[in-house]
Amino acid sequence: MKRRHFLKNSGVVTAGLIATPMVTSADEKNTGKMGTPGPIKAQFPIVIATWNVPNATARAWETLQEGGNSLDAVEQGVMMEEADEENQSVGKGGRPDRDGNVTLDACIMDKDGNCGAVVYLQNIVHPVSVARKVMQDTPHVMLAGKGAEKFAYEKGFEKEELLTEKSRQEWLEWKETSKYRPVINIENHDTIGMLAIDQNGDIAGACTTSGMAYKIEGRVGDSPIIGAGLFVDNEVGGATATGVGEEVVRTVGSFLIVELMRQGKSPQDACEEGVRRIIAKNRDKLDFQIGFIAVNKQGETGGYCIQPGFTYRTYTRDGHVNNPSDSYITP
Ligand code: SD4
Repeated sequence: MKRRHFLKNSGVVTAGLIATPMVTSADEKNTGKMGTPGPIKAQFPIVIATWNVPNATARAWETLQEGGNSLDAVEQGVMMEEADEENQSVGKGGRPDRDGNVTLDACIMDKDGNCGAVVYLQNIVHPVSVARKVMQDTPHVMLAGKGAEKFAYEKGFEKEELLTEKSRQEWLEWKETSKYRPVINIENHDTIGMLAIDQNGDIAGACTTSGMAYKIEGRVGDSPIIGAGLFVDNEVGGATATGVGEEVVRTVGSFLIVELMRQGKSPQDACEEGVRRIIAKNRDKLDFQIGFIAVNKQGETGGYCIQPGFTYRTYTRDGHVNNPSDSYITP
């Protein structure tokens, strides 16, 4: 087996009142043991999201301030990215599949373990809100494709063209050179997974994406799959994922992280272990990105990613904190 090094840059993870510098180490061999951040305590409420999404976390925060609960907060928060045409990984403006269809995946989960999801949804800007309706207004957890779209119209959602001119032009350029291969890495950034704890200490989460750029028509990733792209257990904590969904599905990543927290791991250690499970199955082809973020019932947070450049954003009473995930792997 090829030896790999786990490199760590220095960084600071801050959530709430106590900010503790990350442990820095150069090479922690192949044991998978990473430096662990010290105790991170947060006061409620708290909002945390994948990537640098200040508008989304701010909106979630406002929702909590306006009296919304954590479920309202995560829905309102991720809706900001769904509506943002500049974010080409989520909602309107999302990159299409290789045949030019924008197809959206999303899920939502509340403090009681209720959950809803939509997959392969077209022509609707806010899949997370359709997912919430699936959760609240049907006996089901997941609706797909045409059925999900029909359900959305029944619930009053409006039909809208999701393919923007920018995404269409990029897709046309991709078609010229790509040999029809989906794109799995950099272009796949910015799926939003969000976790929130409200004033009552209750946790909810949401995850929404347009999926892998130029995927094969019909492909669904981890983001709408409860347990893979998102999992919340109000007794323990929540976790959500970004990156190559196939790998997250294979390890049921978010469920794994919540279970690891249940067994006593901190959110940071649990995210690192989640990533390590994926690394272990891919030693010879670590050319993709996976990032997890997590929060536990005490409001401690963590995040970890295979590739450099992963940032996740926390919003607490003290304001926004941009948390660089400080670890990555090189062959
Ligand atoms: C997917 N996990 O469909 C999503 C993509 C993603 O940042 O996270 N992009 O596989």
